[in-house]
Amino acid sequence: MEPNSSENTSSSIIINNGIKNIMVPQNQPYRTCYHFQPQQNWMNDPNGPMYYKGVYHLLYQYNPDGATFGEKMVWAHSVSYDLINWIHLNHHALQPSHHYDIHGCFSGSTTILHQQEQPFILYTGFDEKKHQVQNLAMPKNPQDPFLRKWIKHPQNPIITPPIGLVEEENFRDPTTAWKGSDGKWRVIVGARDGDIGKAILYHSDDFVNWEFNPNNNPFCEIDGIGMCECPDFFPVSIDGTKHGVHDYDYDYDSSSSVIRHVLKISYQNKQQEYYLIGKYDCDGEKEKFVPENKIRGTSLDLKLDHGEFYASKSFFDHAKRRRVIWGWVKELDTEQDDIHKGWAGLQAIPRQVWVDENGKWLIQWPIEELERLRENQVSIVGHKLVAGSTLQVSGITASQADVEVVFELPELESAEWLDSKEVCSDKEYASKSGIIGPFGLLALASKDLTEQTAIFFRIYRTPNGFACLMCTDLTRSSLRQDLLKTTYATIFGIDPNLKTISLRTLIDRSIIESFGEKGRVCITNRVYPLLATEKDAHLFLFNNGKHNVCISLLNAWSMKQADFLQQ
Ligand code: DQQ
Repeated sequence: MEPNSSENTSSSIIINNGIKNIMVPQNQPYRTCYHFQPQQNWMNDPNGPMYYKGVYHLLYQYNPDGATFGEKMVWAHSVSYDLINWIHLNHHALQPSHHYDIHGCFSGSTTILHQQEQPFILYTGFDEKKHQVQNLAMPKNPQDPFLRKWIKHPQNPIITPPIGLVEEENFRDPTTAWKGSDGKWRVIVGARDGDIGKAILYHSDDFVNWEFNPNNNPFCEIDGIGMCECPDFFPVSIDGTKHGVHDYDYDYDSSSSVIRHVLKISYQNKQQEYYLIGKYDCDGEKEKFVPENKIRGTSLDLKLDHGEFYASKSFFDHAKRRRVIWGWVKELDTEQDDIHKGWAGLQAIPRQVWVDENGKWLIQWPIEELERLRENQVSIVGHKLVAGSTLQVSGITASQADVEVVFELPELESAEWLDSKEVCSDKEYASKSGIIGPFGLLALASKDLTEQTAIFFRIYRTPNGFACLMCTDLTRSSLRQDLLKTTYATIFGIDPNLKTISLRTLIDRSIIESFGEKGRVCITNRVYPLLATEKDAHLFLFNNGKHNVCISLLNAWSMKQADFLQQ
């Protein structure tokens, strides 16, 4: 076992069980210090996060052969006691081996049956005809706390594409299963038929034999999204707490007035995470989910994150009675860069997720365990950020930091009218002057601000009241020319009496994750500065609005290196 050093020097891991060791080159300014990433190679979707007998498991899509998406995708496996420090297991949980998964073990989920005693994996096999089928796997030894070895069920494939309803090569990513009040298991599989994305529902008495009922299908379909990748269907409670609800706890009644369900889909055509919130009736004559919002592909749609965050998967953590969501954050540099780095892909910091008490949107917040990595706190209290000014936040390692700031807003009445055409088309938006804002942070900035990534708010008047734009502007994030450097933004309605607005930003060398308004709006991005790396990275506050904005409180911390061991 050896730790992943904070210098990010070359990793020399033990060759074991046929796992290839590709050396990661020295000097890696973009390799993160507290985000989950394997020692090397390509990683994408988080597949089966779960908590089982005191251990957290993260299974994920991985290419053992290199730093690009592979011909033979496997499920790699890591374990943890706190979701932040990890042990990467040398043994892959699943790899292509049979006719039903010979072209790849694609995404899926875990479900723990029999009162938390028997975990199962449901995953998609890319079969010998390059069709997608669903397969089942079980741990070889459920007593092994790390569940190192998995065996595939002899009846695989257990679900094949329903003829005429979906494309055979686009039928994948089974959800965690849940149990209805009739005692039957249910699972949803994502699918595509032309441009229509579909969620297909199956029932089972024994978890092995699954039935398709045309009366209940498609469980959901949305035109224009393309493939409905990585669906996730889970209950939430609008009881005003942050508590999670078990997918299939016998204590909750899905018809209860405080229970809502969320159907999250990975919208392939837009490569972002969209969700519906509504009521799920599994007892009625026709089992159905009735969402209260719609996905239309417009700015009004609900998204988990407005940046680069995809293929997310949640699980119920019964140790802490919370729901935790993971999402994959891809690289935005070139494929050549990834091959040179020897790795590609991160997982965002796991987020606790719950529904706002009005039941209208989800709130996400980095899990509390992350705070154990904080050190060297610096604070700013009651500082006026004068119009047109910047203020450096000194005393922390700005390349790996956790920053929480509360801004006091001036009277909203003075805000300018929203011109949405201007907002959406404008690049370098942070450097433009407004009335209330833009104000916020300049992260991973060089000393002279040549490089900077702005994360900011700007307040507008709208016909219905007031709205806030939250944006991450990458246009000046790097002097490199070969990168995708754009702006990621969203606008949300705010209370006309709003007095403060909060921002939390996690900075980790090449990733910036921001949580606006206490987790209501999230924007995650990748940045690759040339100058603002390691000790040459700086953090500033800025205000490009005409009104002064007061920083009522800022707390910022350097973040320690998390442990990543190999076993
Ligand atoms: N990635 C997997 C698919 C899934 C896609 C393959 C989403 O199963 O639909 O690695 O990123």
